[in-house]
Amino acid sequence: MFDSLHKGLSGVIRKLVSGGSVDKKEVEAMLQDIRKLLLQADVDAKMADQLVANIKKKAVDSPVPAGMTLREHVLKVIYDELVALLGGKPSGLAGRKRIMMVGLFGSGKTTTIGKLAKHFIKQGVRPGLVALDYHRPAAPQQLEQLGKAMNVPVYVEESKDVYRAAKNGMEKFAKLDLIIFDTAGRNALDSELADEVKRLGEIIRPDEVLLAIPADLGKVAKAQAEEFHRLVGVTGVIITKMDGTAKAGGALSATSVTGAKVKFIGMGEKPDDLEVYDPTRFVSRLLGLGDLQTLLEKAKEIEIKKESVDKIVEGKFTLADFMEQIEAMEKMGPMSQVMSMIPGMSGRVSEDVLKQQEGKMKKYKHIMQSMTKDERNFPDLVTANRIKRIAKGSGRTEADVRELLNQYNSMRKMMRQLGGKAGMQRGQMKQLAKQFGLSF
Ligand SMILES: Nc1nc2c(ncn2[C@@H]2O[C@H](COP(=O)(O)OP(=O)(O)OP(=O)(O)O)[C@@H](O)[C@H]2O)c(=O)[nH]1
Ligand SMILES: [Mg+2]
Repeated sequence: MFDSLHKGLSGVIRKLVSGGSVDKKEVEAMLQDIRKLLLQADVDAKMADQLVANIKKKAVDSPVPAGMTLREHVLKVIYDELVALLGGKPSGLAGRKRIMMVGLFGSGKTTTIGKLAKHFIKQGVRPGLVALDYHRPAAPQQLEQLGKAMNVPVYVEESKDVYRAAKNGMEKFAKLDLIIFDTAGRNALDSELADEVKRLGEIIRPDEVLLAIPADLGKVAKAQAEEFHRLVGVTGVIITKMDGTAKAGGALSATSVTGAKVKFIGMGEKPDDLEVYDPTRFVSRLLGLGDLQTLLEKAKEIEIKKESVDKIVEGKFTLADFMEQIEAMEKMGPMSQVMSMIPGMSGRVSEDVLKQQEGKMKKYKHIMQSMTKDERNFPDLVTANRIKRIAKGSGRTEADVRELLNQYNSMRKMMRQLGGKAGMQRGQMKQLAKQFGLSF
C-alpha cells in the first residue's frame, strides 16, 4: 500500500531532517517533489497545488515561530497540511445499533462486514448480520459462511423479499447490541439500486450508513460518495483494497472533501485486515515518522505483560519470556508491518531481511518448545548434553540450538546495557526490534 508515496515522502522528510542547514529555496524544491509524489498517488492536481501553496504560505513566506528552526517549522506545516488533505480529525462511529453497508458491485461490502463484526466482537459487542442482497444468488450464502466462521448469527429471508428481510432481521436480532445489514451492489448507481437503498434506509433507519469504496477507484470516489450521500446520507466511508494499489491517495483525498469521513481502511481480504482510519497516524506513517501509538495499541491488544517488559528493560529476561515475546510478535502481524510503525525504523530494513528474521524466529520457537520449563526459565542450565536432546526433540541441529543460546545471551547483554526506564516506550519498541537481531 502506498509504497511509492511512502518511500518518496519519507525520503523528502529524511532529507529535510538530516541534511545540513536548510534554506527557503531548498524547501521550495522539496515542495515540488511532494507535489509530484502526490500526483503519482492519484491525488487531484488542484488539491495537490492547493496543498503546496498552503505549505509555502505558512512555512516559507511566514516568519518561523520563535523557538523553532526553519526545519522543524517546515516539517510541522507539511505534516499538518497533509493531515488536513487526508481527512483532518479522525471520527469514530457515532451510533452502533444499526449499520447499513452500501456500495457498488464488488466494492468489498460483504468482506468489510466480516471485518467490522470481528472489530466489534473484540470490543465485546455482539453483532448479528442481515443479508439484504437477493440479486446475486450466492450473496446470502457468502454472508452465512462468513458468520459461521466467526460464530455470528446471520439472518437470511426465505421469501427473498429484501424489505421483509430488513424488517424480520431487525425483529430477530432486536436483543443484540448491533445489527449490520449487507445490501446488494450494482454496476452503477442506477435508479433501481437508488430506490432500493433509499427504501431500505427508511425501513432500517440506520445509525450509520457506511459506504465501501475500493481504493483503486481514485478521484471518481468523490462523485460516488456524493451520490450515495444524497440518497441515504452516508455517515462514513470505508476505503477497501488499500493493499492493492499505489494510487489510493485519490480516493482518500477525494472523499475527505465530501464531508463523508473515512472511518476505516481495508488492507486485505482477511477479517483482521481492517484499520481504524486516523489521518494523523496515517500521515505519520507516510512521512516515516512512525506510528508508536498504533503499535502500542496493538501491543496492548495482545497483552504484552508489563512485568515481561520490565524484565526486558532490566535485562533479566529468560528464554520463557523470549518465547512469549515471539508469540506476541507473531500475533501483531508481519514484521514489515510492525516495523513500519516504529519511529525511525520504516524503510530501514529490507523485506528480505525481515523474512529471514521471521524464519529464524519460527525456528527458535520450535527449539524452545522442545525445552523443559526449567531450561527456559534458567537458560544457563542448558549443557552440551541437553543441547543434544533439545536438537533431537525439535528436529533441528545442535548448531541451531547453540545459535539460539548465543543470540539470547547477546540480546540479554545488549538489553542490560540499554537498561534504565527512561524513554521506556521508545525503549520498548527498540527491545522488540532487538529481539529480532535487528540493529538500528
Ligand atoms: N486485497 C483486498 N481485497 C479485498 C478487500 N476487501 C474486499 N476484497 C476482495 O474484493 C472482492 C469483492 O468483495 P466483496 O466483499 O464480495 O464485495 P461486495 O461489495 O460485497 O460485492 P457484491 O456483493 O457482489 O456487490 C472479494 O474477492 C474480496 O476478497 C481488501 O481490503 N483488500
Ligand atoms: Mg456482497
